[in-house]
Amino acid sequence: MSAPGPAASAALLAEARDLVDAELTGWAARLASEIGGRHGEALRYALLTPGKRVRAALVLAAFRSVGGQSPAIAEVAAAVETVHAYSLVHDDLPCMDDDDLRRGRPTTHRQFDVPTATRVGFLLVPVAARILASAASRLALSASTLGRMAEELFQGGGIEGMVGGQWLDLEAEGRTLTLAQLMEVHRGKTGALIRASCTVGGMAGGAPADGVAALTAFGEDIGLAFQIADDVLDCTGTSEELGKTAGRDAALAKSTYVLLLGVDGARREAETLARRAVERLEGAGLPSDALGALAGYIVSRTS
Ligand code: GRG
Repeated sequence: MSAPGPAASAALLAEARDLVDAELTGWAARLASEIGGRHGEALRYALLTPGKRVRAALVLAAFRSVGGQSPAIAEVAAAVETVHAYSLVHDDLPCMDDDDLRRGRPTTHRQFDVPTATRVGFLLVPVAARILASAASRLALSASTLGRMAEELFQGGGIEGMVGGQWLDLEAEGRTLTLAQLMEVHRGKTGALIRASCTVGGMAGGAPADGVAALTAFGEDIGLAFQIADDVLDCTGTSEELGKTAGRDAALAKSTYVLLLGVDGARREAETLARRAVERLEGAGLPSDALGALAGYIVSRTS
């Protein structure tokens, strides 16, 4: 497969942003009217602050890689981005990474207050389930496909994935982890939701079991690569470029790939994983220019 360039990933991310933001805007308006007041506003804020929408783009690309065509896939992508939005709101809280800046704006608890942000974070989890159920109905998916997608998304977002990884990450502050321990943290904290994005996209597209497995393996590698690139950016980027406070890992005395391998070593590791991800996909007979472009973007991004 010829390496698809940055223009391809930029176009896909822009498309994903447009499609998923339209879905989330509709949901935010509906939820704001259901919940009302300050919590409704905070929920809208958390959902609609401008993210890169990488996970949404992965859902779209995975869906299309197995022949999916319906535009309703954007609502599956919105469900994944809603789980991600919850994680960012809670990650920034004083009891976790305690940050003031996210996506170039004040974090939700800075814009509103800690109790509001805490409640809104929790509210977003069942909202993600509702969005996924609505998407499944629009895509005319069977109950069993919806069940498998929900299991992937919420297991990836749970103790065996994102929550578990974050838990280990918090416990590890101030300690130096081995590379194997750090990989376990990264695969859970960040990798699991990225892997689930690829898996649910494939399931929604009706991929057979081996196609889903190939997309899951791709997602596993690029999920880890994403967090390694994040470690590099945290110490090489500025807060303005990143839209979040740079240098936070060092301030919180976190173990990172940069600490263990240096900037160049960490970059090489991320690139190796991204290459392996694409090769595995091709090896499984599922080449996808779009997924290849996103793998390249994930390890070369500047924010
Ligand atoms: C109860 C222990 C416990 C945990 C709760 C808060 C939480 C669950 C998990 C945090 C997971 C987290 C925020 C991991 C970091 C992932 C990451 C690198 C986020 C940044 O992703 P981008 O760059 O962000 O895609 P945008 O803003 O572009 O969407």
